[in-house]
Amino acid sequence: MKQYISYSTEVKEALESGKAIVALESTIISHGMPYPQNVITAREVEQIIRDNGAVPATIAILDGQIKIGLSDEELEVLGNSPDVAKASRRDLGYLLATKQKGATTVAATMICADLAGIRVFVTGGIGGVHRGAETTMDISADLEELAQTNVAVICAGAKSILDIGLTLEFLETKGVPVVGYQTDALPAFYTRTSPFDVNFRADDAETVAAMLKAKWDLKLQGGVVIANPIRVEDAMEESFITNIIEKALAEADEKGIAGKNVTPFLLGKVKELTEGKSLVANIALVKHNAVVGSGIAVAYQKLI
Ligand code: PSU
Ligand code: MN
Repeated sequence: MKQYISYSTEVKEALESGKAIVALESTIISHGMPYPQNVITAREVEQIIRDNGAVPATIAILDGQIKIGLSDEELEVLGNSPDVAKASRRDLGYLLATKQKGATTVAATMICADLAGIRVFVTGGIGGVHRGAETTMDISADLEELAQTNVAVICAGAKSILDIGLTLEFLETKGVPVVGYQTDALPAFYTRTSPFDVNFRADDAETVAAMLKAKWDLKLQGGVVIANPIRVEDAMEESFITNIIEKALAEADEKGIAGKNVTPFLLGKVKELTEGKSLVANIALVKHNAVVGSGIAVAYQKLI
């Protein structure tokens, strides 16, 4: 297994000295945001994690290797190459064998973080059950991964391009806890609330860390969703964004967008229809998640 994994010097040293590490995905760079904001944001998020006492480990597939921790040049390649594949669980073996470039989704990043022994992962939003899934069966592999892989995912809740209610039902069936960080309502990415409640509320990093430790000490396999609401000053007006998401969904339907292209198409369309406002909110919420996630990683490291 080791032949497929390579670590940056920074991450290697952190692993050896028992420092807190935060995993970061790369699909958000390649398929979630446009260039150059994607690369700029990726670098800033890494720095926020360092400033908050942890070490960032951005994960991607390059040169037949799972890279844990990327150089500036590698971030640039992921953010500005036309031939980077969106890499989820099913894609890893093929991309490694054929030495193609892959940007890891939440699911694939969880797998790679777990292989490296990293338990805390920060991102923007997770995939989920898409609206209309009762006929399309479009359910993100992120959810099955949360069901089986021991990594905590700090995100801004579930985006309303998804069916949030069905996403919560799926997670409940699989025994994945959904924790609200300083909130009782499940945030909906661009907005601080949704019509749904989280399972549990935690008001500080220590409580989250203790919960992760107890779960995994009991050998209860699987991840945890930590939902951290976007800051008030960065949140979007609910009716405005709902309207835009409806339009984006209608266009995806009309154009017959399917499979792995659905989420990137919807994110791009929402950005276009909001004239870039969704991108500003997206960047702000990822940075906020990085602050909270670093605190959780540091608190967890003290317990193990
Ligand atoms: N949501 C976002 N930005 C993203 C993604 C989701 O706001 O970049 C990406 C993540 O990498 C996530 C993936 O794991 O999309 C989910 O894709 P799918 O629905 O095809 O599983
Ligand atoms: Mn899908």
